[in-house]
Amino acid sequence: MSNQSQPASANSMVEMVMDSTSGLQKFKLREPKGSSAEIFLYGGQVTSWKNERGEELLFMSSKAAFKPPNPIRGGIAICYPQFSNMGSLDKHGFARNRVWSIDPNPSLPPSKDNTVVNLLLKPTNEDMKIWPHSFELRLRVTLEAGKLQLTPRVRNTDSKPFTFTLAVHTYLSVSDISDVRVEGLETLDYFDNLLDQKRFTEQGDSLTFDSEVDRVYLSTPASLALIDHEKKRTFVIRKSGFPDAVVWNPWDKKSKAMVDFGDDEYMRMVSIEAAAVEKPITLKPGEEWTGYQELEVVSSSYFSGQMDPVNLKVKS
Ligand code: TA6
Repeated sequence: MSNQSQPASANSMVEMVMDSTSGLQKFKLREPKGSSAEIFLYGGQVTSWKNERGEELLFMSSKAAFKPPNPIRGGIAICYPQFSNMGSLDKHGFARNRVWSIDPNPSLPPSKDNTVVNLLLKPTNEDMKIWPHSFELRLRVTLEAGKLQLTPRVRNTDSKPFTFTLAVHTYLSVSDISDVRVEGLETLDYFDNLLDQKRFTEQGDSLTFDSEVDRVYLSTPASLALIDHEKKRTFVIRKSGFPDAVVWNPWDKKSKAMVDFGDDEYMRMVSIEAAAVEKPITLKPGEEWTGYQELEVVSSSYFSGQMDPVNLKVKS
């Protein structure tokens, strides 16, 4: 076993265990202040992120099937080599329903507190039949007090260029969907997946929810904020390498149509995803692309007014 299953320092821990319910292997991470995360090798999927009080910050459906080949409904999934139905592959690609391995050669500088997991996905011969490109998809997950960072990287190990789209499909837990708002999307253009992917411009001061939302916002800022009034909690979503941001809530009708999602669960989640969708990424042989998504949870009272999501300062 790699050193990823050893205690990382006196008070932090990274260990690999078998999930008792599904029988699948997962990593458990804990950092010195007491927050924790879980990552399954199946899908390279983050399934839990808890604060130091043990409160879950990600949404996981009570009906999620932890049964290959079904994707896991909730947490954070990597959609690769395509987001949505844009090519001939299954929706959101196949990375989310493959078993990843521990990356023996992460080749990134070590994280300062070592509460890190490095995963790797390479295509099998079967994968090459449906998407004939050789690649290495790496995912580093780092846990710090109040923060969860994901660094996906794609390397072209083929002899010809290839093109992909990728999204970090993140289900955030909220107290009540009717009582949250997203800041940072004002005046931006978006493709509306509910209206044949037509292009619109966001008109509101912030995005609130009173019906189904399924949008790809374009050229988004490096930081967005999801403000949960009831919980007095703000998620700050920071990203780089991802020009777009997907925002999704299925609302009541679609919730009922999804077998692995509870009828009322839409009230307690919103999906905000760092994404590279509008302009697919092309890599020549030997080239590597790196993306980054950081989630930070802060008390909303910290931002006692309207936040400037780009600079994360309170507007005067
Ligand atoms: O990220 C939004 C989205 O692409 C929506 O269109 C919605 O259907 C969602 O993903 C879930 O997709 P899934 O394939 O996991 O059911």
